[in-house]
Amino acid sequence: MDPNLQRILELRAEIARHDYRYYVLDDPSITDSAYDTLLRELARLEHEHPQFCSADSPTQRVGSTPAAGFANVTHREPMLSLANAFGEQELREFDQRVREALGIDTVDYVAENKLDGLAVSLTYERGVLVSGATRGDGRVGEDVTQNIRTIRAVPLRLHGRPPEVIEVRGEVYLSHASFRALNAQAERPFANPRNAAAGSLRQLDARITAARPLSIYCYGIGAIVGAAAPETQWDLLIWLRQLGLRVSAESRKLSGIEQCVAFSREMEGRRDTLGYDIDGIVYKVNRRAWQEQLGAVARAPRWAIAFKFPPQEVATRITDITVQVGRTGALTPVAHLEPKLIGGVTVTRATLHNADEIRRKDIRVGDLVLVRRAGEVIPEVVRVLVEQRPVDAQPFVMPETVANAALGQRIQAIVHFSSRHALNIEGLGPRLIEQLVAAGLVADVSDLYRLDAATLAALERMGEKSAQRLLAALEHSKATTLARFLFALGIPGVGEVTAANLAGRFGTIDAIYQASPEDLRAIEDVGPILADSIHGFFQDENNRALIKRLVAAGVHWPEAGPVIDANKGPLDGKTFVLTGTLASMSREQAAERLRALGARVADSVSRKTDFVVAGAEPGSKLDKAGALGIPVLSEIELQEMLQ
Ligand code: D41
Repeated sequence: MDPNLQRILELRAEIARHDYRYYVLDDPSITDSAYDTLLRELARLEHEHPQFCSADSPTQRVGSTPAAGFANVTHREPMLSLANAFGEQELREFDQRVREALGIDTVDYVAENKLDGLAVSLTYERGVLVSGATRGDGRVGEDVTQNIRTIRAVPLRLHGRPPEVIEVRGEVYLSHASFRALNAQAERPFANPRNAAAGSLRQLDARITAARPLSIYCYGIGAIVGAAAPETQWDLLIWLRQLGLRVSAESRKLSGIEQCVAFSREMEGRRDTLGYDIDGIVYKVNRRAWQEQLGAVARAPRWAIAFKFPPQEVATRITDITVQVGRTGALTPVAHLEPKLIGGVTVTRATLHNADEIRRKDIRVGDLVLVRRAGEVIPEVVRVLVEQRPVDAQPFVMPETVANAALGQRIQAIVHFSSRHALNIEGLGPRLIEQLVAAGLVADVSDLYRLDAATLAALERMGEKSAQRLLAALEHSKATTLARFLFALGIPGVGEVTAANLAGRFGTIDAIYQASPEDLRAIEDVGPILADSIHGFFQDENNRALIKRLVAAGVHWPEAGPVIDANKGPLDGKTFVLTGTLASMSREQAAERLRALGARVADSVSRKTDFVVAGAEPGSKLDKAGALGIPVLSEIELQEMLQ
């Protein structure tokens, strides 16, 4: 073979492998710059030897000339729609219908998160991506192949032994992080990730799509030629993953409808932490033979249902705009709203971020606005429904200063100090702190530890009992960790993670006092500006004096001790080792989820190992586990443990 062609093929395979690790498994195997070097070498070789160019080369993700419009494509198999279930009652009724039609007592279902994006169909012929289309009306969609090709999570060539022809169905979406990044630089921001994803996928110029980090989760197939479809939906998901397609690691195989109801509740609680929007859960009868027996009515299969969550965007009216002072003195405008339930939480306020944001969105008191609550974030105003604006609504003018700003800042600093992830002083909320500051009893956090029962009990709305409880909580808070203490100090720019990294690196407060800005920059995520800010904080005599007073009051932490979180997980103290390939998630994802439950994940098996998790083609770690008599878990058992 021509040595240039040989090198080109090697590079394509290697880049595809890295894409798969990065975009499908979320488990990168190379640095960005090493990746770029490979891509550049490939581009150069293809440029010098154009006879070896090929559409499935990673250099060919982005075409150059914008299309005039989208052509229509007829799906080989129609893309069906989904019936909805609003509430648990309707979910149980769905199961009832399924069981009656099948004459079966307990049905196995697969639960999949219902991505709030755009349904697409990808066609692969002999393993090569030949077409990408929107759902359209289910029968005919738009040809968005050029745009789909720019999505790096979409393999241009399938892995393993793909069938002659396969239509893969999935949902294209934009993560919250990408959405925020995109909106930060957009001239006209998108209202939500779904709109942003739709706008990006339907760009006539694929170069614009390429700059928008869309992703995909695949969940089904349409036409298939030259291979049999797997017997169950669960096996289908595993197979899609083996073909190199991105499949959600959140999907579960469940037995009976009560497990589905429980899963819906669990996922609704976790919905905000996924990092992307879902608007419900799709439940699918697992067995394909049963799916076929159930069939479809009016373009919707009878074997699947979309359990819908309550919406995260609601229209409400702004009754007032006030300005809040943060613990660092920053001013933040806040919209006061007519209370509305959003995603199960009553929302009465939304952040307006800053004066620029108010001007850009032209937000006024009296406006009817779309408010959105998603993730851990504070509710935000998405946009004004201008048609409904009262005629007399005036633009908001941001004040230069705020009355009692210093007082507000002082209160916020104490609120932060006592918050759950800081010193966690139970029962000491913002109202009580305001009261203590107003009464002149507390000027800074060290004064908290000087409060006594008699003084507290004399406060309004405070009895003997609550005074005792607060004192006990204060006493309890004195034993903490260095990480929590550093976080509690409210150093500008230092959140929980940076505080933990500082504690882990330096171990003692004295070592931090000694640290130069250069030393501080060794901490992950600490750049030159933050390093100077942290350094300045600890050189400030007032801050040192405050820390001294806190220590004198009895606040302490294990001297050099590593940072231990007081919130223990169910797998606390257990050590896991992972080996082999898992079907439903990458090893790194599995490790992350185990750690989230308090477990330790080690690289090698030793006597200290509690469990070895073995995926497909496990290595020598499995033999070692056997020799040491360490229990080995299958992927299913791991899934159960994680649940
Ligand atoms: O995540 C989704 N949005 C999703 C959509 C999913 N996980 N599964 C789906 N399954 C189907 C059937 C059962 C009809 C194959 C779907 C959709 N349909 C769907 N998306 C848009 C219309 C229908």
